[in-house]
Amino acid sequence: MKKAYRIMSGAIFITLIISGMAGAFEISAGNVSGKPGEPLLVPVNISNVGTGLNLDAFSFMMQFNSGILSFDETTGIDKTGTLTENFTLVKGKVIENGKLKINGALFGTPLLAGNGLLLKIKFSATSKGTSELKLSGFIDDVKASATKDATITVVEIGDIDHSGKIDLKDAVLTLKVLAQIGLGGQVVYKDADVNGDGKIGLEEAVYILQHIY
Ligand SMILES: [Ca+2]
Ligand SMILES: [Ca+2]
Repeated sequence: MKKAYRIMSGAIFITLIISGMAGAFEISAGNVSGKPGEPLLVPVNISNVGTGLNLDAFSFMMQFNSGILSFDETTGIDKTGTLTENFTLVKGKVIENGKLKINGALFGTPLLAGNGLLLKIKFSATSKGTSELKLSGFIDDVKASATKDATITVVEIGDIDHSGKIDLKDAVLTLKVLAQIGLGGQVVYKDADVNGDGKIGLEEAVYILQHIY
């Protein structure tokens, strides 16, 4: 194993050369849903690492919909309780609109990582909508990884059928849930919960009726 450090324009690039390493592991982001104005914590997981993965430098890109999500470079990466908790630095930087570059470096003995949570990426939801999260550009220790993309859904509270707006249909559906009347196959989404109890009930009915009248 050989390490080479290069310093270029104030940034540190670390290249770790591991001979004969076959990369069949996978990096994937988790699906998340939330509400406008709320922070959304996206888990990035590493799996299928077999006997373990030597980790002390990695980088990858994540594309997101900047129309509904924003990323804060100072608070946007959360490594607490993750595989990169003891890394010297893990940073996320918006390199162009809707494109984030995530770097991690451990100045010390490489970590032998098993399957688990690599890090968490915190977005803020600015408005309702859907964002694909596309992972790409894996280099250094995560170079040979396969990926699985994810979706973030930001819903408006009270929009219990996810139609994109709050209207009479949401009121009728909520009243049917309350009266325990069959919904005729219509799906009701609990993430449109208004008061945080995880259920669709009277609070949602009141909120929706106030909203539409
Ligand atoms: Ca609706
Ligand atoms: Ca509720």
